[in-house]
Amino acid sequence: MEYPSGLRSLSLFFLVGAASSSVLFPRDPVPSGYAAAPYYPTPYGGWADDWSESYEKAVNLVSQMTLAEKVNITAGTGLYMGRCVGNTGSVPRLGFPELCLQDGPLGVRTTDNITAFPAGISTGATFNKELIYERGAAIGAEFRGKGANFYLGPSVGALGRKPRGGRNWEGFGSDPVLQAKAGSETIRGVQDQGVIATLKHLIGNEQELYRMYQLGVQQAYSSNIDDRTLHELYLWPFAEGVHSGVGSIMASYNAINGSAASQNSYILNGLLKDELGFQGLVMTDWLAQISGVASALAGLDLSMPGDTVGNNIPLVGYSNWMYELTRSVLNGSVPVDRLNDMTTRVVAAWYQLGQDKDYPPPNFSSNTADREGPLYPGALFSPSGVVNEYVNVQADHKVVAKQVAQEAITLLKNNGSFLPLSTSSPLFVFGTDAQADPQGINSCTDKSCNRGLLGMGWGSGSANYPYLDDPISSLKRKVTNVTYYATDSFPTVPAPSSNDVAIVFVSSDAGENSYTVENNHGDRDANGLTLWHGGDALIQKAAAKYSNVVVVIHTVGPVTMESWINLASVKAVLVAHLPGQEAGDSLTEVLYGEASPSGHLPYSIPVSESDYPASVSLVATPTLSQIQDTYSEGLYIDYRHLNKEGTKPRFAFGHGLSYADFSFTNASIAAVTTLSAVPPARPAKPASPVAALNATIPAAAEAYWPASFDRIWRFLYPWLPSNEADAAYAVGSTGSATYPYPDGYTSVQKSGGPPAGGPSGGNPALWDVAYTVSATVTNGAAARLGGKAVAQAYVQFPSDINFDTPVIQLRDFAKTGEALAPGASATLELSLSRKDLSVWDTVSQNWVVPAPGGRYSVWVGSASDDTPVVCYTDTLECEVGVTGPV
Ligand SMILES: *[C@@H]1O[C@H](CO)[C@@H](O)[C@H](O)[C@H]1NC(C)=O
Ligand SMILES: *[C@@H]1O[C@H](CO)[C@@H](O)[C@H](O)[C@H]1NC(C)=O
Ligand SMILES: *[C@@H]1O[C@H](CO)[C@@H](O)[C@H](O)[C@H]1NC(C)=O
Ligand SMILES: *[C@@H]1O[C@H](CO)[C@@H](O)[C@H](O)[C@H]1NC(C)=O
Ligand SMILES: *[C@@H]1O[C@H](CO)[C@@H](O)[C@H](O)[C@H]1NC(C)=O
Ligand SMILES: *[C@@H]1O[C@H](CO)[C@@H](O)[C@H](O)[C@H]1NC(C)=O
Ligand SMILES: *[C@@H]1O[C@H](CO)[C@@H](O)[C@H](O)[C@H]1NC(C)=O
Ligand SMILES: *[C@@H]1O[C@H](CO)[C@@H](O)[C@H](O)[C@H]1NC(C)=O
Ligand SMILES: CC(=O)N[C@H]1CO[C@H](CO)[C@@H](O)[C@@H]1O
Repeated sequence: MEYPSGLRSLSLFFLVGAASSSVLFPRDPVPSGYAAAPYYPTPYGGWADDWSESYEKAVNLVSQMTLAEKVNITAGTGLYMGRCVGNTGSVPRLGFPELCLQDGPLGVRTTDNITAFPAGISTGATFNKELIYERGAAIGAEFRGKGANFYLGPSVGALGRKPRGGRNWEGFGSDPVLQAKAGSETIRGVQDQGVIATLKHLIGNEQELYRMYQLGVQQAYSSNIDDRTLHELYLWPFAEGVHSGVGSIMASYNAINGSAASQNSYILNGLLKDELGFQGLVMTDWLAQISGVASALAGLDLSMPGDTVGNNIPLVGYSNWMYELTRSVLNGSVPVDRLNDMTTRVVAAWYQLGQDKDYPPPNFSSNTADREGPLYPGALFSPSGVVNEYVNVQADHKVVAKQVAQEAITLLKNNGSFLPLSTSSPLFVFGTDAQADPQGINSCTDKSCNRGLLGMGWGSGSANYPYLDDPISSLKRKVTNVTYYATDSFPTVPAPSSNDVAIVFVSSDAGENSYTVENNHGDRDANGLTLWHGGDALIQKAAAKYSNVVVVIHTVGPVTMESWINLASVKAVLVAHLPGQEAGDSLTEVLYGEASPSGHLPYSIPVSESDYPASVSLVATPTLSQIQDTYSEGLYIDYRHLNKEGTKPRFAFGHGLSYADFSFTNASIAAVTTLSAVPPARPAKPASPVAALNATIPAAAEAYWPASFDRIWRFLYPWLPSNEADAAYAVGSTGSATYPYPDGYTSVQKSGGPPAGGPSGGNPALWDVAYTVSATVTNGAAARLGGKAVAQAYVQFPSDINFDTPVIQLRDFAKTGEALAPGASATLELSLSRKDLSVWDTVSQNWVVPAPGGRYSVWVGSASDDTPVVCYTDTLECEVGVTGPV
């Protein structure tokens, strides 16, 4: 979600937005070579066993609702029309509350007394599934404690296709399996607290520039993605999230193949609700809805925050749904069964997460830090009351936040085992990134500045710090002799002695397109992969002066390092990613050897940005027609591309050193389920209870404004004036006018479903475990320190198949639960599902195992370029001490 809070920022939006009144087409033209195929109607929800009880209750409740009541809970009541960043209407008569939707992925946004957790990119770098779950559970507890029904996260799209992409840091790394597993652990953690997780952004939101439709001034860019790439990369983490039971999904701002994500029937009705069998609800990104009837038919269930910008401006009480959806149902354009399904999906998600029992209402305001204020700040005249109870939801979550920050820290280089440091060495610390923002830790709205420590990127994915443990304070607590130069230009320093250690703090920031920071419009369009604030020069000058330099990088993604990485005095380099509030001790303990670094790169660090395919550059030509962003590199992003080209990165995907000395032995592979080329047939699709709801156009009176209702100006309501309701009903009941339905439209539910489909992210057989691989990891007896070890499993497909596949692809990972003391060992188990060994066959529209008895090589090690173990699926033999394929 995406909208800056604070009314001030809206005025800017108006200036851009109001410049033209030309009307957007409900369905945009399709770029040549790509097709946005029609897929109708929206499959009813309610056919998955693990949702059946919730659907039964939901259908029962919805069957008692009037037209206006049903419509009321499929949209927000308007921007700033409640305490949360999104607030739905309610059904007071039946006890169904307004639902509170709140950003963002790393903590409860725009409020206090919360924990500012490490960002997604740090979380991915831990490669620790159990810890990722714990972070999710802590985040979920905080959303619940603040009374938010929906957590607007996790983000697995952007997937990280573009190294400069502005919001990659909100997700877990540039690999679909890392995103999928981290995303699903987060979903499980959050939803175990009864909070509805919202997996986002579906799909192709890989850059910030030109992401949004703006009132005919500009169409959002179109991400043109072929079918196989869509399935094997970008949709993969969404499938995993649906498999984990995610309650809600947010559509992206951009278009896919020319058709806007929030009304793309192929994506929403076809891929998500039929193939992946998604039972929950689909919401828009904030103000992303650009049509009323068309988006309903295409499978959208919830319009957020309820207003529209497609044809009108927000804050004046216009909506594409609410009263317009009521009209569309009365006039017959949106079939009643589609409305029944939308409403039931919202109510079912609420039951599914147990929110019908003792769920707290919101006790914070996303709009103000004051105790009292207008209840509806978006209204000109609003009743006032208490809006902030300042409920402290932190519990002991700083412990898990610190653990994530620490386990993310990725040691790239440690020449001559220079680290850990000894506290007896005098320290000279350089760079403003070592200290908290001197103007205040929350002085820039939504972190829309890079001043002081970079603990998170900017935009709706940020949160306020309750406090910030900054590195310099932590270092001063640890070491007696610390000299800090709070500058990014190298100062004059006394002549160093040989024992002196210099630590240089540098950063690279990015965020959401709602703000421009130092000329970066969300994406890193100005700075590229170069360190900000002259970081390269600062390191070079420190390295020229001191013989022992440690570089600490806080960054949203890859940065290039060639100008200093091989300098002999640059002894050690640590990527501390985006640590959130626990930036200090988490790092200091690693620098001084109280904990070994155990993070691994969730992306590659290239020698040069030009090592990436040209097609992953930002598309930056503003045009009046739609900008086309064509994914011509297909599967070949990040390490998949570099390996294909034989280009060595500076540091490979998955790389991360330790103070321990790990080796892998005792590898074995076991066959669990015998694979056939084509998966066993999907289960039959049972009938949906939604079909039992009355699908006849209701009486117009169900939509009339109630007599004497105290209306709040510009609040969005579902009712119509009686004359308008009657007129619409007259059209609907007689069929006197018809809606220009899109080609391929039908309202008749399909029987069966696609062969690859099923109720839980696709055909359940895709998750059958085909093989398990295990290996024992030992910390050498002579190692100086203990540490946690990570095993990463990469699959190499058999060579003689008819599909071009990347050299290796990550399929699973595991981390030891405890740090292994010198001499200690642990056995890690990894597993490979049928899907992990399949490719998406565009002809049969199914996942096929191209060589069921063939030789898949499963490479296991501590990085994509360090895989000393290989196991073969044909002979079930493993070798250790081998050199990997890249
Ligand atoms: C986009 O178009 C390509 C080429 O026709 C097709 O393979 C793919 O399935 C389409 N994707 C979507 C989401 O419509
Ligand atoms: C719609 O929701 C609003 C806000 O919660 C509420 O005031 C109104 O009564 C609801 N309308 C109906 C028909 O229940
Ligand atoms: C605020 O949260 C607390 C604890 O989660 C809850 O018990 C309470 O009902 C909420 N307060 C208000 C005023 O909604
Ligand atoms: C029904 O109402 C909707 C919303 O105003 C409108 O878009 C649609 O064209 C109407 N349909 C007919 C047949 O008039
Ligand atoms: C701190 O370190 C500097 C540089 O090595 C040295 O000159 C100074 O004497 C040290 N101060 C103390 C109090 O140890
Ligand atoms: C590692 O350190 C040695 C000795 O200090 C030095 O000669 C060498 O250049 C360093 N290598 C790198 C890659 O920094
Ligand atoms: C070897 O691996 C097996 C699991 O495959 C494990 O049970 C056993 O303990 C390991 N042996 C050693 C010596 O670590
Ligand atoms: C279905 O709704 C229509 C319109 O409100 C009503 O006339 C009819 O009686 C309802 N049918 C049932 C079975 O309740
Ligand atoms: C414990 C804590 O952090 N309490 C804070 C909650 O928020 C209010 C308002 O910002 C602060 O005054 C409290 O200190």
